[in-house]
Amino acid sequence: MSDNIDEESFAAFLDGMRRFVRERLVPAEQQVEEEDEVPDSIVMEMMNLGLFGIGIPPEYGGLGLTVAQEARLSIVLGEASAAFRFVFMPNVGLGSRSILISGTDAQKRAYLPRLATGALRACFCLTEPGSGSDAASLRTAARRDGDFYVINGSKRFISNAPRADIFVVMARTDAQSSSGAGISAIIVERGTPGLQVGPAEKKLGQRGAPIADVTFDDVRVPAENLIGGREGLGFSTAMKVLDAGRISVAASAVGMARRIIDEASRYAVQRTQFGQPIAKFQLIQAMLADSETEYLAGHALTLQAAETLSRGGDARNLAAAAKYFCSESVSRIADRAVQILGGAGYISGHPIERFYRDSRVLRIYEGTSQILQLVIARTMLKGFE
Ligand code: COS
Repeated sequence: MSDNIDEESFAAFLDGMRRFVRERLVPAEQQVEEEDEVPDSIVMEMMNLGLFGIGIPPEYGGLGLTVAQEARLSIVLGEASAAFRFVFMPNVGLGSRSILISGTDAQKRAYLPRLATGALRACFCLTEPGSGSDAASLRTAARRDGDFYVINGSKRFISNAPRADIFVVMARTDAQSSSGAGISAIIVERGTPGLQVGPAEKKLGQRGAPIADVTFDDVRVPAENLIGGREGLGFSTAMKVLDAGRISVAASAVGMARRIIDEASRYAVQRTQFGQPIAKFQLIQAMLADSETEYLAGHALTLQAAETLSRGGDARNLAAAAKYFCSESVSRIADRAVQILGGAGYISGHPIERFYRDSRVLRIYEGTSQILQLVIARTMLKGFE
């Protein structure tokens, strides 16, 4: 429960979201897949529902949901195509949270109200061509020049970059340092000379959720755009933002798993072979039972991580474990669903074929499974060293 929305009102909000998913998002999935774009009418509805500001406090015009409430919402929204969540999640999670966690009061007042309504769209620029898992090695440089920073470098696979109005850029402000300590977070507004967004990439899945390169060629931004007003805060800000981001990815994997299992169960009950519905066969039941068990475990773990972070606890281990488990298990769940549907699940246009492709990237973005294993093991072993 949050200070802003009591449990009863939140439950009613979630019911409305379930209806929105069922009546508006699921019927539009195929259109999004074909057009590689979420229709404007749905984006407008998302704005009216307050989705762009779910995690932003009410004093800045948002709904002020806790991380735990956001996770429960992401589970509901995860049942529809991932592209929908991507319309507003970069605002809520990665973009606005950097400002929320480390920004000055002036930065919060300048950006959060417009991010909360969706009037401004944000993206989070961390990954570079030479720096993916090793985020602290990034090379984009921000050199202080009087009252300005001059940014040079390039970012890769930036979610929502083609739609973004502001870019939260992780850049090295201390040229002498090669570690995270020399990294700062700086806000760059679209239209600043020297900032360029490349074309949206063609991807294996998640059509309608654009990613692109962003390049900075002598981009001059006012020094007041330095998040927190102090150099060196960028890496730890990015890591804290990613803790919440990983919980959000885990939650959407849980929602995705629910939808996939339901689609596979419905098919298994309707599809007849050898004179009876295939759901009667124990080998089909075993696949469904394994998927349901993984869904239930992921659901519990995700809520545990989300509640820990909501209470202000250190959730880096739980967030990594939830994202690791849920992204790996939704891939297995999608794979079993294709197996249950057979040829029908391998044909373009079937939701199972789409979820099979869409789920794959969950094991990569916001920390690969292997990096998350390292984070978990490091935290575990610390107590024994
Ligand atoms: N919350 C707060 N601070 C954190 C943190 C977290 N979750 N994780 C790390 N930090 C801090 C550390 O405490 C450390 O601070 P001090 O130097 O003051 O002690 C600093 O950040 C450096 O941490 P660490 O030594 O763990 O950094 P490493 O370079 O060894 O690696 C990993 C950290 C590999 C975990 C990090 O680079 C990572 O998460 N990589 C994946 C990046 C990613 O997810 N990319 C996805 C693209 S974004 S969509």
